[in-house]
Amino acid sequence: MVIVLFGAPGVGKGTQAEILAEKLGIAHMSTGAAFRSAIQAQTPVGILAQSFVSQGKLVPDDVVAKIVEEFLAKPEFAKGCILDGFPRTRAQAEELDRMLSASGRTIDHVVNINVDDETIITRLLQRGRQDDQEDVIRHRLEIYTNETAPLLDFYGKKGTLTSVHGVGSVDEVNERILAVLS
Ligand code: B4P
Repeated sequence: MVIVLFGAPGVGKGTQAEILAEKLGIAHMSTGAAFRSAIQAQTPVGILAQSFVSQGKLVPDDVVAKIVEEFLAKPEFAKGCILDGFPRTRAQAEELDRMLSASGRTIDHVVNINVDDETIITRLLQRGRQDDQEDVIRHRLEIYTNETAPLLDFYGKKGTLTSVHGVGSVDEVNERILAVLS
């Protein structure tokens, strides 16, 4: 089973992906986490990604594709996976289809988590990660609206998209997602 967790920054994709991976016993990939660990280790990808992530910009598609391809080739990803924070552009969505079809797979579910902008800003300011400053968060939300949200239409037409309400306790949101997957 291939599941894409979709939504604006801070809707809880990472939080839910970890819980679902554990409950469903499948692998989980967060492109955001992959970039943060590459930045910390100052690998060539990390050095390249650093300024994009800290300014709340999207990392270039070709760099993202390379990282995802490495994950998807790992044996633990063969029986299923949860993709968190990828794809975020139309080019990434098309690249994902190409990578999956090379191994005879397709996306089973795209779960869009909906949270209003003011709740997102409150959550992220509380979290206080380095890229969680109000001006950077607002920029990330703007990029989401312009570049990522149009994918809702792309996946809606494919018939794989379901939206869930992302406000409520972590457990409540998790129950809503599990109901979509069952
Ligand atoms: P990500 O790491 O994907 O971060 P995110 O979108 O900010 O967070 P997420 O939605 O996972 O929220 P979380 O569960 O953490 O991206 C970071 C950066 O990496 C991007 O800005 C970009 O630069 C780069 N990047 C990543 N992927 C890319 C791609 N494909 N292409 C290009 N660039 C890419 O939850 C947020 C907070 O809310 C947490 O504190 C959590 O505890 C809290 N929370 C979660 N659920 C809650 C609930 N139900 N109630 C209250 N609080 C909740």
